[in-house]
This record gives sequence, C-alpha cells and structure tokens, in this order.
Amino acid sequence: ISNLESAMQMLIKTFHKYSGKEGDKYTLSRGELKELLLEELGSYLGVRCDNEAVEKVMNDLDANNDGEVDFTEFIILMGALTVACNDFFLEKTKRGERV
Ligand SMILES: [Ca+2]
Ligand SMILES: [Ca+2]
Repeated sequence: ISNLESAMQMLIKTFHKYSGKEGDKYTLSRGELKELLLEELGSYLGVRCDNEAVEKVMNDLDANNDGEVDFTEFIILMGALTVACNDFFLEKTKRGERV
C-alpha cells in the first residue's frame, strides 16, 4: 500500500479512535474533538487548546449544526490544515530554506 493510502487509513483510524469514546460512536463530541486536537495536533496548531478555542473550531466545522463533528466535517479541517502546511512549505522553499 502506498504512502498516500496509508495516510488515508491513518486519518480514518485516528478519527474513530476519538469518536468512539462517548455518545455517538461515529461523530466527535466537543470533549472528543478537544482530546483529538490536543493529542494529535497540539504541536502543529501550537495554540492553547482551551474551551474557547475548541468552541471556535467546533462552530467552524459543524456544518450541519448538530453539535457533533462527523467524518466529513473532520476531513474539511484536515484539508484546510494540510493546505496551510503546504503554504508554509512553499514559503520556506522560496526562501531557499531546507525543510
Ligand atoms: Ca463520539
Ligand atoms: Ca455536525
């Protein structure tokens, strides 16, 4: 299996690792989302993961307003973060820095 395929599997596995903890097994509650952000994206986001920050991410992601983040909504966050990451990579490359 290719790197890209294993990256897709990791996204799915990671989502379900947290979504299965409480309530609906297939969606992330606020608590589950907070745990995922802290444990999986803490170093990348580099932000204080306080309740206010989680609330903001939750409101941005929860497209259908059911108070939970489903996989489709989660993948939008990962897409946006990956784009931001790529921009950062391009900036560094343009300045001739090693990444
Ligand atoms: Ca859940
Ligand atoms: Ca939702």
